[in-house]
Parts: sequence; C-alpha cells; structure tokens
Amino acid sequence: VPEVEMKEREAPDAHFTVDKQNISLWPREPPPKTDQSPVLRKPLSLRVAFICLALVLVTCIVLQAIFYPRLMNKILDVKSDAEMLRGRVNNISTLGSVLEKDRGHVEKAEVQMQTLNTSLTHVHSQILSLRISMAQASAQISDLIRRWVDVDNLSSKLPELQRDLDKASTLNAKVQRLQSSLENVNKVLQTQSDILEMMSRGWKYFGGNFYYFSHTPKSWYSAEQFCISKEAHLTSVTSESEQEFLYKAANGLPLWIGLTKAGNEGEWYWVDETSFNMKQSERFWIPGEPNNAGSNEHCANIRVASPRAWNDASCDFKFLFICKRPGI
Ligand code: 2F8
Ligand code: CA
Repeated sequence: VPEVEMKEREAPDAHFTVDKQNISLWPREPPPKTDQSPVLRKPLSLRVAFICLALVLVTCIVLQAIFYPRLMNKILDVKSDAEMLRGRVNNISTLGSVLEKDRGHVEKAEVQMQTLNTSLTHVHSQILSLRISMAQASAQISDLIRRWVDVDNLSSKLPELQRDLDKASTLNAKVQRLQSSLENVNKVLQTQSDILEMMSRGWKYFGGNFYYFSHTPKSWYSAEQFCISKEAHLTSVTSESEQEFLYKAANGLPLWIGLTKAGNEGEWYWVDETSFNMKQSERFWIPGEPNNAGSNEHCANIRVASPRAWNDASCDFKFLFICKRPGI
C-alpha cells in the first residue's frame, strides 16, 4: 500500500454538522498536514471563495431553517385569512344579491305603503266626515226626542183637536161652496156687465152672441170689413130661433148676412167659417130663392120678416147689415 494511500485511510473523515447553528467544516481536530504536490494543491483564493460560498449557502440554509416555519405559518395564516376573506366576500356577494332582491321588494313595499297611505288618508277623511254626520245625526235625534215629547203632550189633546178639525173641515167645505158660488156669481156679473157694456154701444145680445144692426147701408164686402173692424163678422144663422131673432129685429128691412158664394157657380159658405149645410138651410130661403137673378147674385140677405127670409142679391148693392160677435 503506498504511503499516501495509507495516510488517507488513517486520516479522519471531514466532519460537517449543523449543530445548533455551530457549523464546522473541519473535524474536531485539524487534519495532519500533508504535503501535497504542487499539482494537486488548489489556489488559496479559490478555497476562500469556496468557503465563503459554502458559508453563504449554509447561512441561507440555516436562515431558511429558522424562518421557513415562521414563513410557512405566516403564509398559512395569510391563506387562512384569504380563505376567510373569500368566504366573507362570497357572503357579501350573496348578501348583495339578496339585498338586490330585497330592494325590489322594498320598492314594491314602498309603493304599497304609499297606496296604503293614500287609502288611509281617504279613510281618515271619511271617518272625519262620518264623525260630522254622526254629530249632526245625534243633534237631530236630540231634536226629535224633544219633538217626540211635544208630540206626546199634543197626543193627549188629539181628540179635542180632531173635533176642531172636523168643524174646520165642515166650515172649509161650506167656504169652498160659497167661494164657488161667488165665483159663478162673479162670472155672471162679469158677463152681464160685458153684455150691458156691449148693449150700451148698440149691440144686442142673443143666445150667447152679440149682434150689431147697422144704420148705414153698405155693399156686402164693405159691410164685412166694417164688422171685422168691430172684431166681428157678418152674421151666420144656424138655428130657427136665431133666424127668428134676426128677422124680427130687422123689422122688414133687407139686411146683409154673412152668406156668400165662392165665384159665379161656387158653393155657399159662411164668412165667419161656420160650416154651411145647403140641405139643412133650405128652410131659411124665400121660396124660389136663391135664383141668382141676372147671374150676378152671390151674396145673401134677410129680405122679409119670416122664417123663410133669405134672398140672394148682387153683392154690390148697398144694404144695411148685421155683425155677429161671439159672447165672452
Ligand atoms: O122677385 C124676386 C127677386 O126680387 C128682386 O129682384 C127684382 C131681387 N133683387 C134684389 O133684391 C136686388 C131678386 O134677388 C129676387 O130674386
Ligand atoms: Ca134672388
């Protein structure tokens, strides 16, 4: 065995421990100095650099060993905090969506609240008006109660009042009868007054009508115009009694009456618009009349003092005439 190799076997191995931060790259006892050949000997600066590097490495390892657990703890704490925060963020996010939903509900609730508020205001005003009505009704009830007491007092006097009422009713009926009689008397008096007033102006009264016997002869048309001016017409004749009254009052003089024809061959008619019946009126014509003498007799007069008194004559002849005005 070569000597060098023997020395290597005998030399203790290099000792490297990390013992509570006491680091030693050397065995506990420095190795025996050996002579190395210049070829194998390394440069000193390289060794120092190597040692420094090793020291740095070891320092790093030691520092890592010291601080790694703390760092890890910190990281774990941060992770835990981050997880917690994430959970809280999630919770807040969930809460946000819940709040969003709730906001919609709250807005709806607000609208409903407003509607309810309006309704409540309305109900409040109704309650107020009801209170007023109740107060009024209460006052009316009080008034009715007072009146009821009065009515109660009066009810005892009812028989007496009923007797008075019966008497008053009988008296009232009598008064009404008297009033009616008085009104009739007044009407009669008014009629008589009117008759007297008309008679004072020269009119005669017969059968509810007034008759005016003229004093001046006129043609038939002028006579009718005169009657119209007196709110009358040339007289119509509708009964034997009226005919008798007229011919007797005429006293034999010829007098125009209101009977005329529409044209040469026209039908006879009454100028006061009383309907004319030729058949029923035959009894009033003088026998042989109307003969339309000279084909020019289109107006009628009372010519003689007889029930059959009428004659047709020329309308242009001037005769006295009779106006008739309906009574009042
Ligand atoms: O004899 C009847 C006849 O008498 C008169 O004529 C003459 C009458 N004329 C006048 O009254 C104007 C006719 O009408 C009448 O028919
Ligand atoms: Ca005639």
